[in-house]
Parts: sequence; C-alpha cells; structure tokens
Amino acid sequence: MVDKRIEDYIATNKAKGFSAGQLYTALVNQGYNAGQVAEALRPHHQVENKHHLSGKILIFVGILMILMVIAGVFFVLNAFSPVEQEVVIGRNSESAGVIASRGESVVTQPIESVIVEDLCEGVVCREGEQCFEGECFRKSCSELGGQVCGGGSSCDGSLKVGSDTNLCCVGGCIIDDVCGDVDCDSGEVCKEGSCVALSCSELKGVVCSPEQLCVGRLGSDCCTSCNERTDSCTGVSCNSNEACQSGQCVVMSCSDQGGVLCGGDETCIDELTASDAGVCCSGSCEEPIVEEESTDKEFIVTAKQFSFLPERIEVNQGDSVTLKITSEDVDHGLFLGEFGVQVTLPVGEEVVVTFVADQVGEFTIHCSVFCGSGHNGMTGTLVVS
Ligand SMILES: [Cu+2]
Repeated sequence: MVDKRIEDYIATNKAKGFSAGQLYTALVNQGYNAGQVAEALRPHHQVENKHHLSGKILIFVGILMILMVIAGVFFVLNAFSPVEQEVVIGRNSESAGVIASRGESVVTQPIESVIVEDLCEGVVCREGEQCFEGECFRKSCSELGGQVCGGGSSCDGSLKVGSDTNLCCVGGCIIDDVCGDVDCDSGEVCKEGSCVALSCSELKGVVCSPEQLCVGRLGSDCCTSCNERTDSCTGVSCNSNEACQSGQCVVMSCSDQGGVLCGGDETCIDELTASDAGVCCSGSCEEPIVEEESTDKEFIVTAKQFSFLPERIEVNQGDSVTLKITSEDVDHGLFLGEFGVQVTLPVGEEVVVTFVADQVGEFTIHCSVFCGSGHNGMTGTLVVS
C-alpha cells in the first residue's frame, strides 16, 4: 500500500511540471520508502516513456522523409541522363535480342548468354564461300567483285565459281560482237554479222578507164593507180591479169595484180588469177591447219546426296566430253563454270551435256541445286591434261 502523502506529493508536483525522475529523487531525499516511491511513480513513468517513444517515432519519420526527398532528387537526375541500352545477342537474333528503351525494365541475362556465340570459329569455307552462323554459303556475285552479264553481252573476264548465281563474271561484261566469229575474205569487211565487199575508195584505190592501164590491182576493177596506155596498146583489150605492153597482153606480176604469192606449204585462201610467177592470191596465205587430235569421251555420271560418281573424270585437252548424268535421289544440279556447263538434274531423268575440254587443269564440279545439309560438299573433279 502506497503512502497517501507520496501520492499527494506526486499529484501536486507533477502538475508543476516535474518529471518522474525528479519526483523520485525528491521523495527519497525526504525519507520516503524508495520501493513505495517507485511504485507510486510507475504509472507516471510509463506515460513519460510513452512520450519518449512517440518523440522517437517522430524523429524516425523525419529521417525517413529526408531519405525519400534525396531518393526523389536522385530519380529526377537519373531520368534526364542518357539511357544505356543493353542488347543481348544469341544464335537467333530475332528472338533473343532485347533493346531497352527509357523507362522499361530489362531482365538481364546471365553474363554467359550475353557473349555473342561465334559459330563460325574454326569453320573453314571453300573459296567463294563465307561462313554464316556455322554454315558455309556461296557469296553473292557482287561480294565476289563480279557481275552477272545479261542478254546480248558476255563475260570478258573469267567466270567465278562459287557465286550464288553460278554465272558471276569477274572482269566485266562486253556487248556480244556478232562479227566476232565471221571470217571475211580480203577486200571484204564484216558489217553486222555478214561480209560486205569494200568499195574501191575504201580500198584506197582508183577505177581506171578502158584506155588506161591498171597498176596494182586491188579488185576486179580497182587499181592502185592508172597509167596511160602507149599508143600501140590503144584498142587492145587484155584479161584482168594481163597488161598491154607494146601492143601485147602480158600477164602481170602478182604484186601488180594486187595479190600475194604463198610460199612453202601455205594455202591460198582466195585464189586470184594466174600470175607470171604462179598462183596469185588476192587474200592472205595461211599456214597449213594441223588438226588437233581430239577424241570423243563419254561418261555415265550419277548424282546423289552428296556426291557425283565417278568423283573424278580425267580427259585430255581438246577432247569432246559428254556427260550423261542422272540424279538418283533428289533434284541436283551440275555446274562447271570454266566450260559454261550449268544444268539442273531432275530426279530420275538423264541429262546429257557436251563440251570441249579446251583448258588444262583441275576443275571443281559443283552441285548447283540445294539438296540438303551436305550440299556444299557435293563436288567432283574434272582433270584436263
Ligand atoms: Cu546439292
């Protein structure tokens, strides 16, 4: 039981603003039992503690608000700084790529998956091919520095094997020359594919009158120059290979006729007339043509995933080579650019192709129709010796 005086003292002085600690010290100093004083002060002390507690909560809330203000300032500053983008690249760039824009959250992948996987490391492609994601593909013609020659033009340089088009020309295209293979006689010129006789003025000659002597015949009635006949030859008519001398027709020399004499075993391409020294040629003389020894060679070739059989074909230069190719399983193609061979091979159908092996060397035969995973390795070899 607490002393009534202690309670009165506390009630009186509490109202004056003394704290529980001060009241305790005063009452104990006055000789009151410390236990009773403490007992009487306990309710007041708890109230004070509550007051202390709410003060601490206020300080805590204050600090919390200051921190929130700092965080807010930091956020605003961050919002106006450049945004870093993170790009994740994997094997399939369409699905694996992530580009973060401002305000979006990015799910960061583990470091290992961010590293670009180099599937081409260690992959060795053939000439004209490049590695992409671990597989070799033929380069496009433009990547090979060439161009595909269109209709009316042909390749002036060499055809590059390995282009995706198979007909890639390195060295430029030239307009096809329709006179390229036309061989005209002397006194003629090729115009748009056919031979046309040159006019006398084009031959830088003159046409002599019947009263004149033709000197240096360039054509049937075209001469280098004309001489006036002597009186004795007036009215004398000679053959075209003759000239009148002192009233007589004399066979002219070959050079006077505007021709040449072929020597040795040369062949006269265009015989003019008999001259004083033998057969006079109006055109040029040709070395005798020695026929190249050529043989027809035929090969039965089978195409199947992923090889040509026989894998190696050996011929001699000049041989006319015929390949009879049949695909056994799926559609294939056969490309041999150096000899202009490019055929598709529908399955089960024999395709015959003939070409002249006019170059010496080893040439790779490619499959030109995509036929599966081993397509790029489907090759054969043509050896021309
Ligand atoms: Cu193929």
